[in-house]
Amino acid sequence: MQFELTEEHLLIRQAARDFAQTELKPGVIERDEHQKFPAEQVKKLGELGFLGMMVSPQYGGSGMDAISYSIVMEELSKVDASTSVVVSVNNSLVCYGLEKYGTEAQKQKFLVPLAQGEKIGAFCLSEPEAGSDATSQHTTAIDMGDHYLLNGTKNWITNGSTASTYIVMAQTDASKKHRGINALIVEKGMEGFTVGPKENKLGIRGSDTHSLMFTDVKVPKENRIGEDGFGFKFAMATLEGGRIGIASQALGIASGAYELSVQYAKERKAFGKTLADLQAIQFKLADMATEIEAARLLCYRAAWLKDNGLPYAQAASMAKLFASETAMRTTVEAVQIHGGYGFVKEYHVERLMRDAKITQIYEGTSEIQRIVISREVLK
Ligand code: COS
Repeated sequence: MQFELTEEHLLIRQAARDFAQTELKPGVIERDEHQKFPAEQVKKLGELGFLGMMVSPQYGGSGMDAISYSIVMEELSKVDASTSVVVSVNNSLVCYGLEKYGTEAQKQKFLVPLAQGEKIGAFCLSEPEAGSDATSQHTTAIDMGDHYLLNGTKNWITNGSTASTYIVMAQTDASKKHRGINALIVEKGMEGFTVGPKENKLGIRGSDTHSLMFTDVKVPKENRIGEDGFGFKFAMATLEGGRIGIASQALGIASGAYELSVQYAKERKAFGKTLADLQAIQFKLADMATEIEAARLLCYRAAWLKDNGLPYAQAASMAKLFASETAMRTTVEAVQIHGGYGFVKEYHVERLMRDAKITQIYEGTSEIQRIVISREVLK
């Protein structure tokens, strides 16, 4: 058992922390208010190698481990979860899946620019009538010999308009149910592919969330990932790693709100003392600190299992379930500690509270995580 981070982990943590303070913090309130995508910040993250963190250097990535990825996600999310979701989706839902299951030609053409941050990717599974029930895909990909004819609509797609490379799950053979689903690489600009209006969201408002429409889009056969019918397994396997990213994002939202609360409690005076001298506040901080530490250990354990080639589906679901519930509880308490100041935008905690909510929903709701965990328990 080894609880210490390596020298490399500490260095990457400092780099992400510095980036969050110098590049993300200025303007984060305004980007949230105006739903402005952090384009410059994402470009810089790409140049620093944060968009292809775990991809092998052979394909333009940084070749780091999943623990480093979890650390970076926490640090960025303490300040700006709208930016960190771009990092999470590009790394774990797009780059990871392409590197693990893509052909050499797909890796050269699509993975290299994504890992280098020259292009951004999107993962398109959810539909108007298929969120948690992901096997019930209505988008169709009819086999036309040398290409698939893609038709349908995808909903709530992160990086919806800024991405260039989209991995789209679609049903080729409905009689085979989930075994008839394929994962296809769709490029921006393909005829018949249109991006719907931007969603006006409660949280992570700087991120770019859209519906996508496909009308008779011709997707070449060489853009299919894996064997015919591998699409659902591809989506599930990719989401396993994605859940480590979102768990770490939730951890960061919680620890960001906690750090602001500790600072505020030490400064704010009430009843002739600081808030930090009041037991009611001390106990809130103690609960926050304990839950955050537990969430961090769950995130690191899931990442460690992944790094060591061990099964990690249950661990990733546990980390996401606990970290996202912790993010929600912690941010609500952080607003409470800040009182009236917590309810206004300048103090950051109200945004963190709004951002926390999505971590209980996307890449599998808390209820879906409980399904995954309990199935393992009852196996
Ligand atoms: N890795 C690889 N394959 C997996 C897998 C994983 N982690 N989890 C499931 N599968 C496979 C199963 O082995 C099964 O394949 P076979 O029938 O060939 O054996 C197939 O996927 C279907 O699995 P299952 O029968 O468990 O499907 P269910 O319909 O019962 O649903 C849940 C499984 C609910 C766990 C799944 O639909 C899910 O995760 N839903 C949430 C999706 C989600 O996260 N949506 C958010 C969109 S992205 S923001």
